[in-house]
Amino acid sequence: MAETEHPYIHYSRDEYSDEEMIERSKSFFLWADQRRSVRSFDSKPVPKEVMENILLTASTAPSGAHKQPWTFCLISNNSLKSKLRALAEEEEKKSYGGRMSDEWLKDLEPLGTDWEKEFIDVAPWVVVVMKRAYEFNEDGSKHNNYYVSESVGLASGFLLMAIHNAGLVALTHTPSPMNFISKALGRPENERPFLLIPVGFPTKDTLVPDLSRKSKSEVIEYYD
Ligand code: IYR
Repeated sequence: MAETEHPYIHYSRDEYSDEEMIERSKSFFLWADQRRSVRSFDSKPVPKEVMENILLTASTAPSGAHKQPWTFCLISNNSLKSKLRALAEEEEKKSYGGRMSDEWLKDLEPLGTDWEKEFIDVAPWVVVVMKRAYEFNEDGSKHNNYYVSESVGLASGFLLMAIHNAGLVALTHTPSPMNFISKALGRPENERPFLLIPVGFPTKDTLVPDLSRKSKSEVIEYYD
């Protein structure tokens, strides 16, 4: 093995029998399959410690050269949430009002989305996932990060699963363009917004579109 800067330490996992693996993987799938994107949030508070644990879980994702090129902005401040909502709606009005193609708008019809983004100021927490393109060295020069979108995408997936595990719901919102977020949050120039994710409890009368997911044969190509 090549000499590395980091010492290696032993690592092992609990091993399961084939039957146990089948049972565990099946029940994990059935549990994951219950996750849905939700658009109507209750304002009921969620403890900050829960959110911190969820974000630490997201931060366990693998990343290029282990640079962990992400920052999670954890927002509960009401006036900031309202400001973000207003700015997002301004952009979305332009998007739904002509910036998105007819084909795109038609694809979104079954999801019932529109320019209104009430969830941004109703949900108790808004997480803005920032991707860090590079870091600053002490002398002010730049040090690159690697596979930044892949890494931050993985962390965001972990984040959504951790939210689901806590019994909470989320929406992966992608206002476009997102530059307004960097400005409103005063983020440094090495960071770009990646996703805006309201987190909280669903309202009691939450409805979700009656979607089905692709089957095994639609998503797996076998090379036995
Ligand atoms: N960014 C817009 C539009 C939107 C686009 C896709 I693709 C979606 O799956 C959902 C929404 C919005 O957040 O409304």
